[in-house]
Amino acid sequence: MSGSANAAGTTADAVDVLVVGAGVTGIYQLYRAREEGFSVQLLEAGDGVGGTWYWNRYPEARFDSESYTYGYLFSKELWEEWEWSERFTGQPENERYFNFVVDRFDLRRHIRFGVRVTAAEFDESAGIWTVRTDDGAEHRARFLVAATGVLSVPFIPEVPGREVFGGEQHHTGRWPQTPVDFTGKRVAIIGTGSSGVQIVPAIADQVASLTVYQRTPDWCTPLNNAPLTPQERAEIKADFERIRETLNTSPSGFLHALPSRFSTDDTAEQRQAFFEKMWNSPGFTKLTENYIDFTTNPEVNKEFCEFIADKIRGIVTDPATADKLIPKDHIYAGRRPPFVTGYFEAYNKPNVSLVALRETPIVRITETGIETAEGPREFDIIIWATGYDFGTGALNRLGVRGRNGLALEEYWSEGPNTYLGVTTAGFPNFFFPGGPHGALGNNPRYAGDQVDCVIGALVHARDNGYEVIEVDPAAEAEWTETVNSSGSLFLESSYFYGSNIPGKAVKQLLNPTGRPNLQRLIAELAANEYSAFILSKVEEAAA
Ligand code: NA7
Repeated sequence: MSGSANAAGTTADAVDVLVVGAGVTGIYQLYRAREEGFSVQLLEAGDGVGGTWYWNRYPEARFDSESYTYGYLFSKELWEEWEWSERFTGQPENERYFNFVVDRFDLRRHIRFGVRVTAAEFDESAGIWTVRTDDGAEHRARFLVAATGVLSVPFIPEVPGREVFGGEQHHTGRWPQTPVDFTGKRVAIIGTGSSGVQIVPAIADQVASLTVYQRTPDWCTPLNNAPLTPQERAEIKADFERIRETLNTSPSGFLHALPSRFSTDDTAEQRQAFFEKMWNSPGFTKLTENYIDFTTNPEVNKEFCEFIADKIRGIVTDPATADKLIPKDHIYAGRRPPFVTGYFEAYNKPNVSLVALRETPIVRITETGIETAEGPREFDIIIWATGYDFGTGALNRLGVRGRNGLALEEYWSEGPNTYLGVTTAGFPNFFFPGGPHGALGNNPRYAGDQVDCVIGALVHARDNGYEVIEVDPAAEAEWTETVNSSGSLFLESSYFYGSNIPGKAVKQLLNPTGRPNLQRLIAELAANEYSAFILSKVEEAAA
């Protein structure tokens, strides 16, 4: 398609596919588009690849999906050439992996670094997207694919006085390139989600003092990371086809076994032994390999929570601190469960303390520290581990304008409307794999399904002489309604509904129908010759 002219306008300077974001999804999108023979360019705001694994370089930033199930499955050579050192590798190794991939497949020359998209407008008469970046440049493309991620826009709460603080302040998602020196520093960390609880034990021994400001405790359980032995590495490499097949069809996108027992199959004593096994199992197996009825029977879930609470009481020596660390308002997986290494143990160190913000709220940030209802404390460094504008944050900030100049952020002001979490009506030739309404499980796996869906549609359009792809509003309405009316484990108060962002519509941002359903619908879409899409020539679409 590249460079062809059409009646409505010239496409001579337009690429076929413009991808935004060089994270795990964007790199795969770039690779697939190039392999299918499309001309393709990728724009990335950072100076390197990796997305989350470029920006989140805070101490102990780490996968909690098994590394080899997070990495790409499109190349057996890549699988065999890359060595993961641990079950759950840390940020530096993850970033190296993404660099290895782009160089291995010669993708870097398609990537422009250090440019942030500020606007993207669809020209209906030409069927072309014009994309502007903060360096003043203009880019033109037939198809625009925003692979901008669900956890890429950091959120820092409006706490009075933040600008007057004289020390260092960092958000976990915008960590500086040069390592932060914590030695002998008085450090505050605000937020105890997955990021905050990774940092606490990582810096506790370096700092003079560490004060953790916690609003809502989560059900943290051990990550149980371990180095991969040479034998394990060899086994993983030798088993590529089977692992790929399992991951490509796994409901959660993990390599975990499916649960095999109901809680009622076991006595109370046997359940305790089983929970002990779960406690000692890696990462998300506590959810994916728990009892069959774990997510449907609140009683067994509560029993597991009581088991975890006992563990916390057994680890943390100060009973009052232990009690503050035990969640009171949700059962396991009511919110995204974090995984930890030495987190609870850190509270036994004399220099680590916990402030429960619901009892002792922050009043303001001062020049020298943080003032709560109990008074001021002085700090050299404040870490904001306060999360992200999940799901729609990045897309709503891209300045996307579809038909008749419709602004995406306006169209989505009451929550996203999507078809299969890949596209939205009124925004022709615009796709966002790995965005809202797609996820439920191991991120790269379902985002990969969506990239494949987008590429399938592009190839179908090319093969049949179509230039414009737009989802039928009825198909979009049906999927959006399905997503919004499907209950999920996660509470409406979690960031999966946008509740952490003041003023944001509280709407489902995940795909609670699950990955198998998404895969089925994607397969049906292709089998039905993309009948959920209105496919046309530019002149027809403009008319
Ligand atoms: P999360 O999981 O959204 O955690 C953010 C934390 O920040 C959480 O403990 C919040 O408490 C806390 N927070 C947010 N706003 C405030 C204010 N105003 N005051 C005090 N504390 C606040 O983000 P993470 O970066 O830890 O993890 C993001 C994802 O990365 C994670 O799920 C994985 O997918 C990897 P709250 O719970 O809202 O009371």
